[in-house]
Amino acid sequence: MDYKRILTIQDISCVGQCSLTVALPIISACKVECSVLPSAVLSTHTTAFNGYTFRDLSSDMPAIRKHWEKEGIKFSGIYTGYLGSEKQADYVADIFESTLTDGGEIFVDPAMADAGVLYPAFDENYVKAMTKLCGKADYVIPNITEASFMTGVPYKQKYDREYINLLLEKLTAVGCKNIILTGVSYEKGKTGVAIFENGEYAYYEHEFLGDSCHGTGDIYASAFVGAKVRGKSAFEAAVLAADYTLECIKATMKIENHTYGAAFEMAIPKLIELLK
Ligand code: PXL
Repeated sequence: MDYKRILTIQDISCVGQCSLTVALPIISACKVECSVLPSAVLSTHTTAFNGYTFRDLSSDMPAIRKHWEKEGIKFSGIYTGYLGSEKQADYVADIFESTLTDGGEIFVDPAMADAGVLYPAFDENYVKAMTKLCGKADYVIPNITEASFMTGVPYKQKYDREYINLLLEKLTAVGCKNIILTGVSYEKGKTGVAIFENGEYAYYEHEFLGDSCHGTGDIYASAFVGAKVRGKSAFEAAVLAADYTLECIKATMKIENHTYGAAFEMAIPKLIELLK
């Protein structure tokens, strides 16, 4: 039986429907075992709440890595998201080195910015560290804001194919291999994802449902990773993740005043259907 175990490294936002609380159930629903390494523990995520607590778990990471090495623990994929510090990017790179199986794949979602701005905890040094980490990944999954911070190309809300080509070219120049660029919209009322794999561009367009909910980047990346590890091609996984994320947003729109995250739980049956 084709059984896979992967590791995901990102924060636990205790409340907020993002990061680990999203990745674990979604990857499990893809029938992939999901081990976790929390990068930090926060009372909530950092964009819709004030006064959140934050405990950086960077200093635990070297000992965890050593223990896994001693036990011979390996993963057939590693997926990283929101990290606790720029230093952590080095620890994470060490974990890539020592725990990925031969032929295993690394996925990095730079999870540090959206809508033209960096998340509150991050600065220029974090951007540099994350860009370096992206260079070690087989697949990076940035949105346009993150791509713009990583490349120094000014962020634009309105753009054309030429701008997206420039971002992809510059991301390649800073070391990214295969790129799944999310939130790419060429037409009003539509959005989509650009898939740049082995130098080939592909695009999947779907409807745009207005202001997207918080945490949809994590939903998208988790579904992409789960489907890819399950055996789908990058394009198939990118399409499946988009269709699932859309379904999550639709489900969220039916709930009154649900503003801090997307109700991905309501759409889990759809995810399972898409995976068939
Ligand atoms: O969804 C990305 C994310 C993850 N983790 C934390 C965040 C955010 C976005 O704001 O604050 C703690």
